[in-house]
Amino acid sequence: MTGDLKKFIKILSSKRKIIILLHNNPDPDSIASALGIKYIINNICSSKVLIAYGGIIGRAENQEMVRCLRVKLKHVNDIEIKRSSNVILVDTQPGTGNNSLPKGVVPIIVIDHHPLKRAAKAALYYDVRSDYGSASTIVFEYLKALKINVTRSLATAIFYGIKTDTDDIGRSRNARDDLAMNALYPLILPGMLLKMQHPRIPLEYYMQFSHAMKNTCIYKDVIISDLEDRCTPDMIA
Ligand SMILES: [Mn+2]
Repeated sequence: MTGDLKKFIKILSSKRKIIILLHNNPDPDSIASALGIKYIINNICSSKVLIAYGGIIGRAENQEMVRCLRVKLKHVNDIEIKRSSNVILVDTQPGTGNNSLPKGVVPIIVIDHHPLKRAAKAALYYDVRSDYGSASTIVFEYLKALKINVTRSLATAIFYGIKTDTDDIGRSRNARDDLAMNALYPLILPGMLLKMQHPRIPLEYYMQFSHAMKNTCIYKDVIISDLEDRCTPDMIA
């Protein structure tokens, strides 16, 4: 175990209650990373863990993922995040504008793969690897380093998290993502993966999509579409 990981474990073990905060309108990578961190916490100490998010879970794939994996999530509006709360930010950082971390709250831990923000450095522990294709890859490496065996459903979640964030490895920025997927592949539950990738799509989705297409204009290398209010935020991606 590296010194850094020891520090990570020490911090987790010293807190009674921990909130893992995802970015708003969470995607599979953030959900899978949070599940991985929760699994680590449950394996090494008795701290209580809660996973929270802001915005909505709107895409059918993401809703299916939450259902399939029975992920217990709390909306930030239904919990209280105080200055004294122990918050782990995952797949996002303080000051990025895409999470619901209240002003003045400094997270204890930040784990992310986007460009490092100065505000992240205020955390007791931060691990930001902007050359990684997904936060799930970082969390998988923690599990591996800690020799914690993952369940098949967690393996499926992390595999899916990496898969979606790297567009099926098509835009993987790091061989580590490929290595993690290769290691997880024998463990995944194919039926569950299929279900998460191809959920029942509500008619509303096609209506929104058709509306977006009809309202699209292309200006040089920018596509502009007026989605009005009928579109859920995570439809944009
Ligand atoms: Mn991500």
